[in-house]
Amino acid sequence: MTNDPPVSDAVESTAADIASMEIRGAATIASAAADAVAAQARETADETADPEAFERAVRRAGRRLYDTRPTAVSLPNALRYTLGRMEGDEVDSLRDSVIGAATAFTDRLGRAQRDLGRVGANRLRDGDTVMTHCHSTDALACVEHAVEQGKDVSAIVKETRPRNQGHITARELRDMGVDVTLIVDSAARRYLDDADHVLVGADSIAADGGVVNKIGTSALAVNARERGVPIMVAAQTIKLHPDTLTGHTVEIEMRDEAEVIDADAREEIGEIAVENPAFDVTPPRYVDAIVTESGQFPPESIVTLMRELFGESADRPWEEPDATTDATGPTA
Ligand code: RI2
Repeated sequence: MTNDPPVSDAVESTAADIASMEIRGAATIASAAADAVAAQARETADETADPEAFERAVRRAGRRLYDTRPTAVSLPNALRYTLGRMEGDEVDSLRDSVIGAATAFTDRLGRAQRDLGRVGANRLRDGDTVMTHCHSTDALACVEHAVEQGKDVSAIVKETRPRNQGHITARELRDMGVDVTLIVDSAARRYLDDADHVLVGADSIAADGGVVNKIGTSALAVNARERGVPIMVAAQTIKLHPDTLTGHTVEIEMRDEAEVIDADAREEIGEIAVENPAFDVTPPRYVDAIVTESGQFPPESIVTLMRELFGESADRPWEEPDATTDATGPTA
């Protein structure tokens, strides 16, 4: 054990906000994590001239962020990008490399989302209606670009229990001038006949093309397939989960039961179990296209892109260099 100081306030507050979902959405989490790592680099460089202490502090910040939520791979991929580019023999050069990588990462995120939006918009025709689930900035980028192309797009927005992130989607679509109809989740099948596309985001994409996204996505996809409505997943390549290349599965986050039922109702009902998985996995056979900044892919071929971007395995630069922790967790 060392007497290393705690992580910086910026990292601690970002980690707390990610865990409480004040900061949420896979891309937004990734961007906040990169910024927090840069803040740690700045602060530590002011406090120490010891390169080893600097590297330890920045890795520790990475671990604190990594431990917040387990499912969206954009978070570890942000850490891979920023910590993986830490280089230099002195604190100043180490600091500059980390800050430079964090800036490059967040710039790439913005660009990737714009490019992805352009690809996704090409799938939408004038007069189309999309059905959405949860709130995804990648998915909304597709609609935004279609609207900019002059297409008239309408949306059926599922509220997305338990946290009702559909309300955020409804507001942002309204701001784009899109006609919005809000429905409860269980009304989805009834309204699928009015939809031309199901359009969702992703928290992680597995090597087999399975899409890990907000709980309820898989039921929506199965129903959409049965009704003949194509399912389009908007996911920048930071959503590709490199651990799945080597057989690991994606851990599904289980959240607090208080998001499902309030304490009074719980008390009144009596002794019951409450489960609150935040995500589920939609098998590739229910997905028509994964739209990325590098083009659109049938889910079965996403593995080729994944190998191109990550090689055969993924490193874990937030761990101490000699750590041997296994990447596996409870699975879906
Ligand atoms: P973008 C969200 O998870 C939703 O599941 C959404 O589809 C996904 O992140 C991707 O979001 P949560 O953080 O990166 O709300 O497309 O649990 O914004």
